[in-house]
Amino acid sequence: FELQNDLRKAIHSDEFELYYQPKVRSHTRQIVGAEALIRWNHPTRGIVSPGEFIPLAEESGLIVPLGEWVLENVCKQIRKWEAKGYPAIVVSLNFSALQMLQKGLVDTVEAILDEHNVAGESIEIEITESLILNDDSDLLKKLEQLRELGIRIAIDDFGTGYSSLSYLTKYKFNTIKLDRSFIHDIHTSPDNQAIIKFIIQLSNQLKMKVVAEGVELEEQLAHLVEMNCDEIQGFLFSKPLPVGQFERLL
Ligand code: G
Ligand code: G
Ligand code: MN
Ligand code: NA
Repeated sequence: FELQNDLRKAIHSDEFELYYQPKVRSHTRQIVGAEALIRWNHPTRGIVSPGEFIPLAEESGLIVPLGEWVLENVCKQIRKWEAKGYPAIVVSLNFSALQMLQKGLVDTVEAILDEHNVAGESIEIEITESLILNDDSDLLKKLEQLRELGIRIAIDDFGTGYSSLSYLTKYKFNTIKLDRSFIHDIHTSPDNQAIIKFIIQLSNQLKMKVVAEGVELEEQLAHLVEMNCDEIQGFLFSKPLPVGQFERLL
């Protein structure tokens, strides 16, 4: 309850910060993207993880202004990197189900991109399987409209929830993010190797890019490289970093 109240104030008192975790091309280890991950610098509790406050923000509806704050700040950051001459990367951001279900979401996103003069092609929106369970035709339409703006759509934590392969053709995602639970023992489990191999082949066939999450070991990377996984995200390369530290990697 207390945290809920604090959250309301936090938006106005500049207590949020975006961290960035690099995504690298698996064959070259070149940074080609980053995932923006929100952090809350609470005045007395210190850093509160999104796992703790995102559910609260959803309950209270605060996720809507918070989501807009994230998109605005990602746009500002993209322009700053451009001005500093860094190579262009695609920045991913997480949209929660509640955010996605908002009326007027597409207009809001378009307005923010326009305001900051950022091309839709510069960003990717990550959504999770839980959203698809709510399945409405409205969602399909929204995703299409976002894609028309040039924005890429990724399915996050793939393979964990109530996945159905049929939605891969229905929703036409640009990217599949393999959940880290599959990656964790890829180097020791032939079963998980088979699953990942299958998902990568399927994705290639359906023209989707595959990103493996939670890569922590060279051994895991070696398997993913051999399987032609496109991109890698994980502690092996870097944990999520504050902007200043992330820029040093760029
Ligand atoms: O960064 P960390 O591992 O603590 O993230 C925990 C969870 O919070 C992840 O599932 C991540 O997707 C989610 N998360 C991080 N940043 C955001 C955000 O800006 N918006 C939403 N909706 N979820 C986020
Ligand atoms: O659910 P989502 O994929 O959005 O969550 C992203 C979060 O996953 C990041 O905030 C980060 O804290 C966490 N993460 C990223 N790489 C790794 C990793 O290699 N190992 C573990 N355990 N967590 C990771
Ligand atoms: Mn994510
Ligand atoms: Na994930």
